[in-house]
Amino acid sequence: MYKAGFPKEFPKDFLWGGATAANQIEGAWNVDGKGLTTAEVVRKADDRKKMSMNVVDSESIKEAINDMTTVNYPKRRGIDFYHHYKEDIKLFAEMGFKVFRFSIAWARIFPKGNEQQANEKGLEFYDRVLDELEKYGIEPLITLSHYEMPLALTQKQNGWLDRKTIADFTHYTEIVFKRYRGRVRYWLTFNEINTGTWGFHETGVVDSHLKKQEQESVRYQALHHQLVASAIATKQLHEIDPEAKMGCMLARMQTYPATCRPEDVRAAQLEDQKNLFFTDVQARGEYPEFMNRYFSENGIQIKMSADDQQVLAESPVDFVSFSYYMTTVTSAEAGEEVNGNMATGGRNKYLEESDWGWQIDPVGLRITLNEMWDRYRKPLFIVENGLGALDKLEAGNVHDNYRIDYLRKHIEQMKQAIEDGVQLMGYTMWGPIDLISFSTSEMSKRYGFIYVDQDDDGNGSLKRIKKDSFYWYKKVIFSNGKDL
Ligand code: BGP
Repeated sequence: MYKAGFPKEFPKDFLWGGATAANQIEGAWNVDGKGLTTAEVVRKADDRKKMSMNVVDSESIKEAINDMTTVNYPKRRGIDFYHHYKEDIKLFAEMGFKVFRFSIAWARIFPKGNEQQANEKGLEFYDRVLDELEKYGIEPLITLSHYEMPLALTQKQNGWLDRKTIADFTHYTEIVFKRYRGRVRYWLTFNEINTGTWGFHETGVVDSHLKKQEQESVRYQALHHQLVASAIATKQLHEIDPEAKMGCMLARMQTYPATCRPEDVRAAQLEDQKNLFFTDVQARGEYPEFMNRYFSENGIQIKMSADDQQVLAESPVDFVSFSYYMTTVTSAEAGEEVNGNMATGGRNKYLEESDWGWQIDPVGLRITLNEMWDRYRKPLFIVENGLGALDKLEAGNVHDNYRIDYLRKHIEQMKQAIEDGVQLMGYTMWGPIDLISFSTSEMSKRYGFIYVDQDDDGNGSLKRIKKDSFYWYKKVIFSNGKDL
């Protein structure tokens, strides 16, 4: 007789923790030899609810280089993790973190992107961060490139559009894999690689002067170079540190059909395929046919070297990670109109949304986990999920029960997915400590369990204050997800 054996609980070694990125926390943008990064020339949005990330052109880069302040470019100051890392990691340890996701700023190690010699001071900073994590038994999860690269590579060779960047990147990865060998078990290559189809921030390619169709070609070409670099880095890691595991990282945004009309379902399927394409390449080692068709129907030509396909096939990733914030909706007629807002897409009347229009969908997380597990059969890792909100500090406290509610509902669905048979390695909620928002470059869109006293213009003591959610997440971790 069939005996149900499905797991009812989070595995004992489940990796609970939080996720950050160098350009959103570190600050110290011109300290200890670090070079300027692409993230540090993105001006903050004029309107809090607008995205600032697509307005980079050669003029704005020049302007940014001439403006050596941090007021208009908040990713230069972050939350000064560079000097507060001990205090911050101590707070993570107090919550019981098993894992901490952070990224290395490539320009700390190679200020101009392709020097022969690494910047020792940059490497030493991450040595110190790892020492601190080891002190508390917190596992590091490192992203090699999170929405940034040395600006010099944009200036010299238009970022990832030039094939040379593959060699520059894999020189950098070789150095850090050797340096941190035996100390870091989990790595990710590119954060939310698919968002390179949106513009500058992921690929460092200036293309704002191009027409839309040319832009699409250029972006997929740059992304092809990243996919190849990701496979080479995976191979390197396996050779340098056989115990370590490499993951890919996708901004997973499931698209629902607006109705059950087959044409709408098909339109949603195409959106999903375009989203999952990146993970298909990184986890299965080849370009899927549906994308080859999409490229040829849209006049997109990707230049590949003779052995690219073999390189991709040889080194698929070990695990599949993704961020999950929202789902979206489309229909056969929607086209550009509904999908015009690239991050939030079409409205779903059954869902509530955040102040920034991100549609909150905990059940969608269970659906996503099941589908991704079925598709890849590799361990999954949710490396971002969280709620951006305008928190209020009142008499030294932040009562953020809306955040607790958001996270609780998502964790409940993770548990359901585990019971469905999904292999889930861990969960790092986004922004355990308040940081600079990626899309608006402001401080006031906060995600953290820990409040940081800093406003949008950089005023404040930088004092760290525990929010109500701090005590809640601690309880969640200590009960291994039982006490929600
Ligand atoms: C993801 C990014 C993060 C991040 C988060 C929240 O897309 O990987 O870097 O910041 O989203 O986004 P935002 O800061 O725009 O609210």
